[in-house]
Amino acid sequence: MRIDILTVLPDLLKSPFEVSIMKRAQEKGLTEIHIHNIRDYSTHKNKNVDDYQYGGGAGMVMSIEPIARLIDKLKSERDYSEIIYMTPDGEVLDQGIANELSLKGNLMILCGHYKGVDERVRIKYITKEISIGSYVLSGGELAAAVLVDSVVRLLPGVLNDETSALTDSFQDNLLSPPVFTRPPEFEGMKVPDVLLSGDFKKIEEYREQEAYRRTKERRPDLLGEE
Ligand code: 6GU
Repeated sequence: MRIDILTVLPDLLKSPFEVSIMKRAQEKGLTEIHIHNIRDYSTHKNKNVDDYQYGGGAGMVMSIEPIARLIDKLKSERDYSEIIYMTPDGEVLDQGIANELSLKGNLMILCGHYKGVDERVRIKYITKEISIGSYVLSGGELAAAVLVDSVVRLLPGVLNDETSALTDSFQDNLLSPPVFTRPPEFEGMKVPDVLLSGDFKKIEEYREQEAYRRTKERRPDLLGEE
């Protein structure tokens, strides 16, 4: 899967993909992440990418021309399964959306800024609009990094047994159970006996019980309650 991210702030997106699992996924050839500066596609002498909004009002709007030029160029080079716009009024990202996107072909992600993009960009190009939650960020870049991380880690071969996505919180609509490592006792706090018992059936039961208890307590909405 190739992912192209379109932004006016490429610097914000350089480091998230150059460390740890995202870095390894690219080194293994499982994904290619390309960052594009929309400003490079402006034909204005001062490289403007935004303008005042028709009808008046505070805040600038991202112009259609440089974005269209960049999207058209990318689309002429390869096929994309989705062209995603990161926006606070999009569908709220969850594990289901990440799972779906991880099964698709190439993705293009447009980061919104200022008051957002000219509506005609959305009408002409965008196939999916995603938000990462009910709060406002200064731009779509950090949201795009969250989305890409949630998708790339699901690509076959990215995670090994130790980091397997199958036991993640949310993968079966449950939070993860508590986990422990050595030492067996720290300042009087003991690891639950069952985890040291070597009885794998009991351990599995304990984990299921704790996952359910934790979900009921913290996120009853995941169980269809409240
Ligand atoms: Cl995708 N963009 C912005 N600017 N703010 C957000 C968001 C996206 N998702 C939640 N807040």
